[in-house]
Amino acid sequence: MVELEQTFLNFLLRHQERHNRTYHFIILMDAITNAAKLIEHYYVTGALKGNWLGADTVNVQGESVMRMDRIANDIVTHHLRSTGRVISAVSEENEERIEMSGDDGRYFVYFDPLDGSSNIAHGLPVGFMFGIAKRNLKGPEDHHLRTGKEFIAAGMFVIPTGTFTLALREAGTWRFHVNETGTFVKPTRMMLPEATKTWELSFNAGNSSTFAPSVQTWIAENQQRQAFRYLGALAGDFHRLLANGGMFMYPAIVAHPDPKKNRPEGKLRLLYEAAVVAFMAREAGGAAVDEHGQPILEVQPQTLHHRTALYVGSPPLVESIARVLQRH
Ligand code: FDP
Repeated sequence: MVELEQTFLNFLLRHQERHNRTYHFIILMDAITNAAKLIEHYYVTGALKGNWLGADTVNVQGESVMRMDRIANDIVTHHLRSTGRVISAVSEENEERIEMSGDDGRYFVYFDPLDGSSNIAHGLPVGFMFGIAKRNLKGPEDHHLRTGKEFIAAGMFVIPTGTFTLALREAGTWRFHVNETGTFVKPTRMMLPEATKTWELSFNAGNSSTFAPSVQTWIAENQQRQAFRYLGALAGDFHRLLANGGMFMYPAIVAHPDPKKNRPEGKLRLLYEAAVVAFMAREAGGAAVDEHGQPILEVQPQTLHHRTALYVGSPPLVESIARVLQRH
């Protein structure tokens, strides 16, 4: 007898019912999961179709755009718009916010359609990451630059692994796997493990000498106790971290031999990268701070593409580095 696993839709309907919530969020999540499946399709067939190649342009961040970046961005934008529930969206690939249903909408969505660009040319894991905030239904229209602590949900698909991880406000972080019919099933609650045995540190070691001296000292004192893993795609690194525990970090670059390459404000984008993983970490018992040791979820974005340093993972490690960062 085939074992029946709970589907994502069933899980979500019960969640909304339990919390007396509307069906609007289900419509939005249906669009997001369908977009992810389409992106995965274009990605796994990408080598044959030329989709792993560059698009010969740079994006608003000055980074090379891959064909897959464009395809994924079009897919997500189209799906979000089709819901009629999104006021406006912010994408890594668009300089301006993408206007959708305006006052008829209910949600703000922040997304990176394909995180981890350096993996694309090789078909290695990449992510589609998103955060969702809800409009202020009671008062006058509110601004679209929300802190992570105002998110109602955040999640990511690690492509092409067939996994989907979703954090719901005050309701945990859950992982789903795709089954034979292409349906996400089997919700599994993710909690960052407390044991130190499996903990891993994840950062671009090639950048180490460019970090603040206090961060370099912390790494030297702590790295022997943990294994080191780095995939080069935040979604993939965070995916593993959620299961094994430890810390992912992308510190500020402050001591580059070529000062033009310093990034004192950090590299990762707050709205659709750092706040997304910080929200998922919080719901899984974890923590996340910026270069000042302040909680990522409380950082007020100043612009759509606001950058930040990021330290995210198991509380003892994040708290330890936060103490160092707050002192300097
Ligand atoms: P990428 O620039 O390759 O798209 O989005 C930023 C990001 O990927 C993260 O996914 C990843 O963790 C990090 O940057 C990789 O940066 P480095 O190549 O500098 O390590």
